[in-house]
Amino acid sequence: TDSERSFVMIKPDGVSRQLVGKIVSRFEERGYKLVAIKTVTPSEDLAKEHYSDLAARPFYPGLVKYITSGTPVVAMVWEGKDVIKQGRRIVGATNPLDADPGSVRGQYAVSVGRNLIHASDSFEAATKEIGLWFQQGELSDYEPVAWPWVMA
Ligand code: YYY
Ligand code: MG
Repeated sequence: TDSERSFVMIKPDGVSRQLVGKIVSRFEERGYKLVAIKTVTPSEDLAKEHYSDLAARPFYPGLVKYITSGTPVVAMVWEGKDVIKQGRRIVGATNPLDADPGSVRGQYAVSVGRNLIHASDSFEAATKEIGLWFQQGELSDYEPVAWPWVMA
């Protein structure tokens, strides 16, 4: 099939603000398949590796601090047609002030430094991030009953 997987993470502010259900619902209702989900309180090493591409940026230390606040994140893998690009659209622009009001960031956030959610931005990033956050055995293989109606 033309199915693919994306790594999506609700950041500590999303968990603390109790927006997990609302965010999960957007992916679920679109027809994407939940392949993996868990809470994680990320170590500094994990946060740094996840954002390693941004290590030279001025906001990197603050970003790592935010992700390692001690409040957990919700790490997920979602699967389906074009889920990497569509996941980015569901999430919205990096700066919530530029995000479409129908997106997660555009509906619930106003600060780039507290923008609630992460989604992989490419196939390469998704592969790296899924491998970083999940063991192979944590990724479930099943078919939702609605799958044929969603994926035709
Ligand atoms: O993929 P996305 O999360 O939309 O943005 P990235 O450019 O990958 O940056 C990751 C993360 O860094 C962003 O979600 C917030 C933070 N950040 C920031 O605090 N200030 C910036 N000017 C740019 C990004
Ligand atoms: Mg990114």
